[in-house]
Amino acid sequence: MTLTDSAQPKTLRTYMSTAWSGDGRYDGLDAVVAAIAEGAQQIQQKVQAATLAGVVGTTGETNVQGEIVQLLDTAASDTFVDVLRSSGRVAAIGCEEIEGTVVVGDGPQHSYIVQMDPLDGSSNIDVAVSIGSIFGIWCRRADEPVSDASLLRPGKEQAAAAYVVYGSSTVLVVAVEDSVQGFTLDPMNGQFSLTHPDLRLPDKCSNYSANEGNFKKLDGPTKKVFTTLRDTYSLRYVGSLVADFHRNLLKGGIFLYPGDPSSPDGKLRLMYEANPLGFVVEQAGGAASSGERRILDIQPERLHQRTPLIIGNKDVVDQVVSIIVGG
Ligand code: FDP
Repeated sequence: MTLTDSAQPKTLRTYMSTAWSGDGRYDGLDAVVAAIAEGAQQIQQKVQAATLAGVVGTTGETNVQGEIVQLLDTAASDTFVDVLRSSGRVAAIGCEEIEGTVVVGDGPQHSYIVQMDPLDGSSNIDVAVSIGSIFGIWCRRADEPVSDASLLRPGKEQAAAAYVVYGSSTVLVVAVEDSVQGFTLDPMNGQFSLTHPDLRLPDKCSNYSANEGNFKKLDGPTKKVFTTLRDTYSLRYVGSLVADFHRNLLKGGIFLYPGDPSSPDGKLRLMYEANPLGFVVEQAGGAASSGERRILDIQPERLHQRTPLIIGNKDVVDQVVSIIVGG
């Protein structure tokens, strides 16, 4: 079948200019999302050519989390800071790779705060497995000078969230209130086009995604969660949060990275992993919980704080939480 012009999917720019035009809630958001798309296109090229370009491997440093920094982590962080600054609409950025607040603009037009994990799943970079980038986007409070406190906002106040999967194709998913849209990159022309309109989690949960190798470290109730999920669902675990989340969003599933007695807050970061994906999943009809509360209700205390994360089909998230709470 030949695609006629009218069958061509909408580009990201066309989508944003029609869906968000005239809606004051999204004033300037198109520039922020376009910047993320531009950065993603640059990172996709680096990911594809990483080994050939000599950007696979570590910098020899550890980041603010005490984790080994990969060369691509640094390249992705620099790229996204640059494009977000160039958008002219971002006031400040919080980034997994950077300890403090990055202030990029303090004018009245700089109306957004972005929190990002520029390259998620970095231990998968040098084995050619899917990785991603994650973004939470908040409206800056009116008349507030930018400071560290500007970044410590609960996830429920996000105006939008986005993530990119660099997989067998490169997909950008963008969520605003009640709307989740997926765009695929055409590497030939650098354009993202709408390929997954109006994403909703399938009603049926098919898979669970968790690091089963951690089972022996878990407390009793959490072990019970794992054995319950094992009895009911297929295990799919890539080990890159974005890739596991994206699979579950399309196919139906639940991802969990719980705490354990030696790390009660688990591994994942609240501000630029759990909050953005929590926002996406709720707009798609799912749920995200720390086991104690809804992820989006957590009042952050620190930029790089961690949280346990249970995310995916709402009925299964609720079931897992009831097992954890019930002991
Ligand atoms: P990575 O350490 O490779 O950066 O955010 C951290 C993260 O990956 C997630 O993407 C992933 O879901 C998780 O850690 C994997 O952790 P385990 O290796 O402990 O399963």
